[in-house]
Amino acid sequence: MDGSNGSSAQHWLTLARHTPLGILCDLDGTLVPFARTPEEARPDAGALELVNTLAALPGVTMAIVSGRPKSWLEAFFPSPHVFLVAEHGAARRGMGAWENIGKIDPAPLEELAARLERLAERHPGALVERKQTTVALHYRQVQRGMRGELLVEAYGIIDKFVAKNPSFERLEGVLVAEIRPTSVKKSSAVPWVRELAGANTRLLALGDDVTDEHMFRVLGANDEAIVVRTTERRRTAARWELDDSNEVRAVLRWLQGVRAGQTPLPVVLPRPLNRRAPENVTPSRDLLVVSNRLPEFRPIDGDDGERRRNVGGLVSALEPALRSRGGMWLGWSGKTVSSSEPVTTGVVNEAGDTSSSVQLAWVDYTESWYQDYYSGFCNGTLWPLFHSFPSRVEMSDAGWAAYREVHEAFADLAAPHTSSRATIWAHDYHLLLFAHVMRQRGHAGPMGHFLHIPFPSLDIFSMLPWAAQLVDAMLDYDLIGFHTPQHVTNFAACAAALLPAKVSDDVIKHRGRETHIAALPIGIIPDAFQEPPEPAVVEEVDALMRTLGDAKLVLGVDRLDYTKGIPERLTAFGRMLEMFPEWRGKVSLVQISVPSRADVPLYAEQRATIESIVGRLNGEFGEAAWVPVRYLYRSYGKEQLSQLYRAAAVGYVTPLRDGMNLVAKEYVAAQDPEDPGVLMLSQFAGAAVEMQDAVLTNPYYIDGMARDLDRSLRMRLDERKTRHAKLLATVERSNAVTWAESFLDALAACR
Ligand code: ADQ
Repeated sequence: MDGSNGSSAQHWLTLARHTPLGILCDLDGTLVPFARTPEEARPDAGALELVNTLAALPGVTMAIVSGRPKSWLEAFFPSPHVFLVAEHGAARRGMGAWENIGKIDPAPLEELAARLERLAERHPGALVERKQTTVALHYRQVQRGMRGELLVEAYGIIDKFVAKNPSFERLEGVLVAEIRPTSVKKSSAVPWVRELAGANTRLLALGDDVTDEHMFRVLGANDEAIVVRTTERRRTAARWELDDSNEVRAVLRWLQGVRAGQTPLPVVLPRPLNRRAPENVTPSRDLLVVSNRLPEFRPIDGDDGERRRNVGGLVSALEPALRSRGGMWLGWSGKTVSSSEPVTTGVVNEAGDTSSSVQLAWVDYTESWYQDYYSGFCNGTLWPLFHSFPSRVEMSDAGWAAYREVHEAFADLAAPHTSSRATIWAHDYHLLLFAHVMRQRGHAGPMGHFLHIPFPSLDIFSMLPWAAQLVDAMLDYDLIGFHTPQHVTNFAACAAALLPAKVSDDVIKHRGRETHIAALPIGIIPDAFQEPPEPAVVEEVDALMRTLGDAKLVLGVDRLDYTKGIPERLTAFGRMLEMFPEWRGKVSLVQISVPSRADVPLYAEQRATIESIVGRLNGEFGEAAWVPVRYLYRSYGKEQLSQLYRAAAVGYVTPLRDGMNLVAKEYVAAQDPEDPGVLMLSQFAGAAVEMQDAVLTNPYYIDGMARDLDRSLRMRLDERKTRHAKLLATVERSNAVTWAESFLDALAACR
């Protein structure tokens, strides 16, 4: 027993002796240990005997509150003294007879179950359990590295179903996703048992997953809840915890002995949970993702829409890991506040309640941080420098000071929410110092960083006055991931030249620490670009295509940024019309540019340059029935983009420098394999390393690019198909989910 805590022992003794006492006990993961499949998880003789004995005690009302179906529960607990709550409250058996709670039409679940079953067939170990009012997808038996892929697909199916059928919801259990009626919750068992047990009842509820939290939350001040910490550590309404079903049984056996008039010494007592944390502080998280912008899990004031699209793939890639580990995502809210105001920070559950395990934490920027950190050091210094545009680099002491200050603010918010052993994954050039500031706060767990943009060569990087300090701080990470082997080599060369570090191809030893460096190229979720479109989307894209008449479509899609090489691309298109006049009237370029950093003068200037080239080309070559270039300065949804990609004869992806370039991968994913278009790709995009079957081109060489475009437009079907098949295989194999898993696996392996 916990002899050191006499007051706990007294507290439990008082509860154990109270009459009437109602016990609400979950089965799987609470009274019965988890098994590989739901079928194998059967209450053994010991558990059955314990429940039956408790139920027979005078003054005790014993209820099993489970997600299992009626018939299953009844088979194990035939005694009418044991009260049963089945399928999370959809049915219950009090004094012998079953009653159904609420009117639930389970018909829509049929199709969902069938779809999930088809999905499960493709994922060894996945199992669909069909009950009267719920469907559960169990993935305990799916190999660890394979779960992410299954879940991305499964969530896609389930979330669509739930959107169409709002009377159902998805609930995350321990390695199971369950779709169930929103009206049915285990909480309904609490007043029921209280009433059955009689006046002045005290209740004891025991459970391990989120469905049990519904029960815990409606308990009264004199009741108690015990959470069983199996694999998840999440926010709980319980005040006590136990480790596993063995401890649950030990406590219940002790309770039974107490009521039987013996005075057994408890083998174990529930341990109190630390309740001192303020209301808005969440318990420690096992995985913290940090990026400049928060993902669009939930709209936050000040969102300008850019964030949603930029991190869409990142969210899908990380969502499974975040959900299964009860993760938190920390980033900038997108809001700026006047510098005189204090910095506001906050934490919410993504769904605004405790039903899901992913939490968001955010920082607002002061105006001076926006100026000096975001526009200044991040986008005015690091972005151009890392993309090897030294002439565009602006540097200031204020920028470097703000860069360090914002890292401190992020760390101040992260530290109280993260256990010192948690895994932290920071993203991109905005957060190069994050490991350093977290280590200063005592963080001991694994920390990784992924750089989404290139890492430049030593001669460029050393233009930065703080180059050595930056690399030194980065070596507080355990793993730094880059898109390409060249970026890895560049980083290693900088560390070797700027620090007294011991550098090999994949490990840098410095200050007694080891940092692993690796090329881990990011991917997309290919399925997202292959779904059949809604009719409204088809109509919108058709309308655009009609304006092109019979002309073949050459498509450019980018954030408006000088690294994307849009002026060069337009100029090469004009050059092609000069060199190969037979294309006039037969091909049109559509350039879609999503507004980005519009308040930065350099970007406004870039926009003006592009518009003037478009004007010149249309003036020079345009005819009454043919517009050579359509320029659209706007963003499109994923479905619209997929349709445009599919309609394009050439995906014209020609950045001057790019970390990876996801548009190239999206274009390939969206093609019709029987009649695919041609990907024309800059040799300076990170994507070129994996996508050698694209038509690779040099965006600095306008005549060459014009010839490559002509060649792409003329390419015969058999060659297009061969190239596309190889490219598609790469895009599907190296996708966003495998990327996230490889990164987290590599990070875990560092320790
Ligand atoms: P970005 O520089 O933003 O990303 P990219 O990889 O091409 O570049 O991703 C752009 C995303 O925005 C794509 O998903 C694309 O669909 C979307 N997008 C572009 N134009 C759009 C429009 N008009 N409407 C809607 N959506 C649009 C940074 C690095 C890249 C790296 C990624 C991921 O600069 O090199 O590939 O991160 O690591």
